[in-house]
Amino acid sequence: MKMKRFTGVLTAVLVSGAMLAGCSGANDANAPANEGASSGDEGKKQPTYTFRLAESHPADYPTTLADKKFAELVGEKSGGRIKIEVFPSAQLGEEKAVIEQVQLGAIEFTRVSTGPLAEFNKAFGVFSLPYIFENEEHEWKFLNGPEAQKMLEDLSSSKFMGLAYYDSGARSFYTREPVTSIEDLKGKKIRVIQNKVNIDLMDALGASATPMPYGDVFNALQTGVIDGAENNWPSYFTSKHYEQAKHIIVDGHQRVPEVLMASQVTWDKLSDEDKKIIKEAATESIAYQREQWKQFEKESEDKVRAAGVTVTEVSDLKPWQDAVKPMIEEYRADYKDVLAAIEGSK
Ligand code: GTR
Repeated sequence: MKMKRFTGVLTAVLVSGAMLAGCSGANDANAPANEGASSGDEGKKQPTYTFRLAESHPADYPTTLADKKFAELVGEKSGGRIKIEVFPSAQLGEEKAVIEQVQLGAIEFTRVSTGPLAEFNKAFGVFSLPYIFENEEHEWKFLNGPEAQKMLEDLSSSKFMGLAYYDSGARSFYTREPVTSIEDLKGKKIRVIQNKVNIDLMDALGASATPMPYGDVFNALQTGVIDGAENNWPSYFTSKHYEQAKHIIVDGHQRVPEVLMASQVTWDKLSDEDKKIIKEAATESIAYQREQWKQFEKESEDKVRAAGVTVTEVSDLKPWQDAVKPMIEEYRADYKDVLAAIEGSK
């Protein structure tokens, strides 16, 4: 079973390599803007497109369902002229590699975590700062506010067009050996999403940060290359990390939202009308994603508990918050305005 998974990952890598090679140069976004069939509009030729959207999660994960909803809405609103094909399960590559491809315009759309995005646009590192949101309501009040929306707009300086935030719950630590307090984390090798804030966070907690792609974490847990990792309930469940790291300590250290975005290269080639269609579809897909998220977050927690995982709830977050205070203060200079806006969204 484990071997099967490993072979699956290898196949996916080979297939994605082949697909990328096969598609280079044949990318619709690079084709003349009005190539393709025409559609109504007083006989004026309207361009048709087929775009790819890269998603690292499996087909039934809440973000993937939302990607598909977005694609469906774009299809409807454009009368079938704009087709977006969703490629789940990291078929087009691991997150960081996908972001690079999107930056170049080789992949047109993606849904990614703001964790890896922080390496491409520093402003997004703020979401990796620990314990800055009290709960979902606090996070979404900020995400729907002007500062977070401006951050999406400012992604254009990194060659992305930010379209929407999606929910990703809260992340907690899970380990091979029991960890029931902050002290137990000391000296443990914990896999994190690669970005500077995460490395400083592990330092602050006395653990050792081991950045690696998401798709490598299962094997690294299995072979003991790492002692643990951290994620939300849905990822802990669907990645099967809970089979190898059977102890979770629910400290909810980060709320790292997801972002749906397009390549700026693709975006610049679209008409104002098509930009509007895509933006509207993205905005409309948010409510659906959040609904799917809520359901699946609960379902995955229930399934993981039923599988016999040891769950330690953290009743007093104070020692954790105290441990990271100096690091947050260090980052305050970089994230002054945005941290003030987050604090003001409580
Ligand atoms: C998940 C997130 C993924 C990926 C993953 C990770 O919660 O949805 O996009 O960033 O975490 O830990 O790499």
